[in-house]
Amino acid sequence: MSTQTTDTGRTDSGTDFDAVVVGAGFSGLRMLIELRRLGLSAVAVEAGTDVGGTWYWNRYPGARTDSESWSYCFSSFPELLEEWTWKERYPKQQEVLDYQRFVADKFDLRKNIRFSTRVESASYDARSNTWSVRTDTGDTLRCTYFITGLGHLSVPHKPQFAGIDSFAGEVYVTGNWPKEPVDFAGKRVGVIGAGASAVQAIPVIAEEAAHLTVFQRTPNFVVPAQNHPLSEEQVAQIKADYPAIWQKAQSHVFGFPMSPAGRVYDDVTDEEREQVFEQGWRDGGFHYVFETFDDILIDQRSNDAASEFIRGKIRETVKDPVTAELLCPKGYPYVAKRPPAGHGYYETYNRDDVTLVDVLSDPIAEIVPGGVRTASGAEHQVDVLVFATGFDAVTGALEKIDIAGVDGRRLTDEWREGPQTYLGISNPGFPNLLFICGPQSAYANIPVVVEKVVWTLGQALERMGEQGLDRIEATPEAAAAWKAHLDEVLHMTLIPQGEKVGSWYLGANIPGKPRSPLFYFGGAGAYAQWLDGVVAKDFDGFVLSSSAEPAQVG
Ligand code: N01
Repeated sequence: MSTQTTDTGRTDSGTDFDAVVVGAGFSGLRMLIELRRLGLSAVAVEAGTDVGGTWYWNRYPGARTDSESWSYCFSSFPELLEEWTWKERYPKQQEVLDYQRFVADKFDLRKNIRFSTRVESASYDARSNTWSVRTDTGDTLRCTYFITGLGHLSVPHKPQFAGIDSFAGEVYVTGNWPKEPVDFAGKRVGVIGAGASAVQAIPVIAEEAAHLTVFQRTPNFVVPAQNHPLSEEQVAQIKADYPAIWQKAQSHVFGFPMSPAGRVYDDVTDEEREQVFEQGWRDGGFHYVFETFDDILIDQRSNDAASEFIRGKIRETVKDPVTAELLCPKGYPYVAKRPPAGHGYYETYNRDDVTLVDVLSDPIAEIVPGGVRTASGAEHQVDVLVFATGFDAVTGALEKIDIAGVDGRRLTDEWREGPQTYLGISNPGFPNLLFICGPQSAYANIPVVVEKVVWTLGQALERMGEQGLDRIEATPEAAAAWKAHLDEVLHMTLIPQGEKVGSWYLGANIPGKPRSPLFYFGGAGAYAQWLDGVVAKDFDGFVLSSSAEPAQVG
């Protein structure tokens, strides 16, 4: 580890930087701040022209958070909490992007970020304990620590339908939306997909388009977000409440500032249960799952009741009974697929200029110049096609970089059957490759998990600096034990049932991708306890060593 560091100069160890960070979203920005605290030199490499990560690329109409603004930000810096003021309960994409720009400017991070640059490959040289990180601008950056902050959802998945190139109209992908406004006025628009992105885009596109056709394969459970602007009083209250907000969020199962409901299915009568769900529906978004019954994710009866309540709301809202029935999710549990939050979603299907096409019973056969043809031969004419077809989640972005560890071992080969990390932070055989929210980290509100992981990495690097060490790597035993624990926790929930409906949590939305849990579902609080335990027990499960000594890995 270098003692003298600059932002761009060589370090004592002969590398260009102590650390190269990939990505300048929540993870990359927070890591840069931490590396600076430690006095390490660092550069972040970012494919976009600005910070923001997910919130840079996902500019589709209607994009906004499903987490409440006051918990979708960094908790560690009182000045950020004081100076930044959220406008809405669920901020729009632009507002979250502005928040990240504010963070970057506040900490003067841009000077350490190379924009419009994509990392293509990275290889580890054991002799010099150095990573060589190559970019699409032709540069090779040599560093000790190669740290990825790629986001869970940064590689859009666009199914290669037959005839896709023959389409005569405009094509857009929600996860890679142009910066220029897209004009839907007077046009017939087709949206393929019914996940969280489509659920946000559909009501907004419907407002503008001449006609909207939605091609839905699997319906989702959509609970209204119940968004609203924040009044001055509400903002003041939020700012005053921040200590309590973070205390709750950091111990909550999904990293939200919510308390457990304190009741389970058997605690109430059928009538009381309906009232509880009604209140959850009014509270909106994730309050419906986390503040109604504490066993929704683990007890089929509780889940069935929560699901049936939502189906009842869909039937109540959507006037055409055939359309309502098509929108009702059936045959899989609520939350086995990530549930979207709605903003007038079901109401949109009452418009005369919106058509729902069921591509489960009649799949898309091909794209033709004038639109979409389904297996039955039906042709749906559109001028614009919007792919809201998801992402090659979590592992996708890492596997797009050609990463070679000890003895040239490829990460893609290691993960042929699924990822095998320890805590979603480190993969055996890849010393000093550190993931922020990598595969098998906790599934929860992102900024909360990011901050905990960055804190843990900071503790490790600090300890190593004090002890003259410069190499960290998880042991294969720790990674195997973590996978066993992850599987055990997963199978205590109803989430595995999502596999049959293509849940991206399990890699099941991408043809040919290994079916393997991409997350730890034990909750943000339990994950934080694991990380605290690792730090307290001298980085149990990792080998911390010096490159001056032979590595004793495993
Ligand atoms: O992607 P998805 P998304 N033929 O994978 C369909 C986060 N997010 O971008 O379900 C026909 O959920 C596919 O059908 P099926 C959030 O975590 C967050 O919407 O596989 N259809 C599905 O309907 C979310 O979970 C926020 O049967 C095809 C859709 O495309 C994650 O991003 C906002 C198809 C893909 O849905 C991903 O959401 C938005 C085919 N060949 C997103 N292939 C906020 O927090 C795929 N589909 C605000």
